[in-house]
Amino acid sequence: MSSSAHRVTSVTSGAPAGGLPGAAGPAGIRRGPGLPGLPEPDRCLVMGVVNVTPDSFSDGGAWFGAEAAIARGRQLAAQGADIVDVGGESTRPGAQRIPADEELRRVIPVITGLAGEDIPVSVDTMRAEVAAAAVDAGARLVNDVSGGLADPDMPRLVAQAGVPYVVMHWRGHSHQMQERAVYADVVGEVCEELRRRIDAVIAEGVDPSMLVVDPGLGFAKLPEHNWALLVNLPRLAALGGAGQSFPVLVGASRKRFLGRLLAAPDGTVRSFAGSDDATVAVTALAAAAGAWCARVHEVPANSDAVRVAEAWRAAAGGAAS
Ligand code: PMM
Repeated sequence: MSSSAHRVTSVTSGAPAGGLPGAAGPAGIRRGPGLPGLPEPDRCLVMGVVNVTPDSFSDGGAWFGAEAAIARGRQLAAQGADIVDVGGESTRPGAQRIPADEELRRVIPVITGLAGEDIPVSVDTMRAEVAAAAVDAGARLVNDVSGGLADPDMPRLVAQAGVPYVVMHWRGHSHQMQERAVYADVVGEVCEELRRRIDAVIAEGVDPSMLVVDPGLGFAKLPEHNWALLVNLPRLAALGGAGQSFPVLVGASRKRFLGRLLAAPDGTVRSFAGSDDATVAVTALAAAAGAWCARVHEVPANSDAVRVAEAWRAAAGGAAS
């Protein structure tokens, strides 16, 4: 795995308090060092989603089967995805778990195919066994929506594999998560719970410079919780304390809170695909705030959005765009 193969521009490390590790922007925020093996363009990354599942939250069934999934991943990369996120287990509210061997059967051929074409791939899994096989097959990042809570072997595996690791805020599996969407202070509690996960995975040997944090939009969150987290991304980035700012990944794409926001006057919630324009708006805002990566189902417009956000930040910061 080469850490420089996808470097687009050089980067500057360090971020002032309260700032995200992003490019120079209104508050003088600077982009932190990139993550080994992953692209480092001087803007928010775009992660394209390939759910190899019959029942995913928003695109279930569309790419079920290795050939269709590889073709979709290839298409996302051609459209400008910096990373293609391959997942085999649905995390939609109420979803039941699938056995590990079924998850392996779904994702490994797809990761092998895409990584074989030198497309940067992440694996969306909560299982160490699947993450290990995925890294062997060429995955460069482990995206664990449980932040290491679902499988106690995950942090050690990630530490040994030496790959970047997404630690998402999570309060339980899909069948129970919605009843856990109870907070007195959602931003404070999510930050505190994430901080505990970060401490735990570091104690298991994960290098802090390999960590990405994620608010877990829609996972044990009501719409108002998602919005509060989105406007407080710098607090997540600042979890490392003085001198340690974490990259932040935002997964708002096609989530139900967007469909609810866009509901028709009779209350009919907007469809998943009908929320794509709203996803682009969130991507632009998150990227302008300095998010490291936006995880999305449709790449082209989000790819444009991160470029707009970067120009916005550059202009606001007084830098040449
Ligand atoms: N959301 C989903 C799946 N994986 N991973 C991260 N890091 N963050 C997310 O918000 C996230 C994720 C659920 O969405 P999907 O089923 O529509 O892909």
